[in-house]
Amino acid sequence: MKMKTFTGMIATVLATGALLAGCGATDNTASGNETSSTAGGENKQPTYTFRLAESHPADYPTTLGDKRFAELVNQKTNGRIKIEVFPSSQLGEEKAVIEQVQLGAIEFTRVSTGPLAEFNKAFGVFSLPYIFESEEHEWNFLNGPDAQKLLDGLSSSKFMGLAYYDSGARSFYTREPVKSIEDLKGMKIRVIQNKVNIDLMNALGASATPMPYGDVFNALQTGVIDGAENNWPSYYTSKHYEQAKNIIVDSHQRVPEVLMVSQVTWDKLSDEDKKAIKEAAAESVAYQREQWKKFEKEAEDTVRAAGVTVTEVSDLMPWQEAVKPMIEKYRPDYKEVLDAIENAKNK
Ligand code: GTR
Repeated sequence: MKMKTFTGMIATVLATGALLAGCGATDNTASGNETSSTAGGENKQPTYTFRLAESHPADYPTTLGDKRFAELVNQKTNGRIKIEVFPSSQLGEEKAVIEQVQLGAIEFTRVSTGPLAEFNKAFGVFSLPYIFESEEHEWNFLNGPDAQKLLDGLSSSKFMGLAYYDSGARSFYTREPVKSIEDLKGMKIRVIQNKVNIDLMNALGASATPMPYGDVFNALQTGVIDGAENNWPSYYTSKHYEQAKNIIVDSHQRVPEVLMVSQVTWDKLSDEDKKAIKEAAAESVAYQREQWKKFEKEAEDTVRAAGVTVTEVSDLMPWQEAVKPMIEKYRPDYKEVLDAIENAKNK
């Protein structure tokens, strides 16, 4: 299936649609379609229609979180702010979307902290392997002040970070069976493009092949790469499991997602609207996490039933030992946040 071509076509159609809309009577500004309603001489607040870019399908847990967020914003602003969610990479692949959000051409997005690290180095910490020992540990940290500081720091990259969403743990999957860390040696593994991921693959003796998510299916099919890595829901919905039928559950990373808005858009909003958006984002998290839990299990069950070979890792020690030097290499850069992550273990 030429998924990439199909997505590309949708993106072109939508981009054309947006251009045409821009030619109409509405004021299609960079921060959304703003209509100031001053009817009857009253000084009414403006209404907006914004776009939110999402790379996953319409029923994926992050998309459900985005939609809940959009509904809550709409409710809290009495229908004045409408956020339209565009799933399935309709507005472009993740990195291109982040660039557009930086410019204010797309207002909102949900992205992984993996690609975000190329735009804001502090987020590279989440690509370090085995820094969280469980989901609970990860969320103790994400719900705390140091994770909030990271979101606030996004303003230096022209974004406003609104909330974290769950993305479980990532593991390797390959065309040929991988039963131990040794089997990964020399394999070409697709990674999300960022510096930490490349060092991680080197530490494991594999070779990192960065490429957009939407290209991975074809690359697996044609043998351009030997494998990739992701969480259960993405392994399933991307159909990578049809090409890479072996998964080794080493859970090397927990890379959360981020819901964010362009600083260009943010700066145009009233304090009241900013408050409504922040509250809506915070309130959507519990729902997203609930959906995640459900779908993570469903995805795992479905790929197992489809005949995928699952190798559980009973002893993570060799994996953790292999990556220790690379973590130490990054420790000076991420010292403060790594200490905060360590402290979140016992909360
Ligand atoms: C998923 C993540 C996506 C994307 C993808 C990838 O888990 O939700 O945003 O980053 O991984 O591997 O590119």
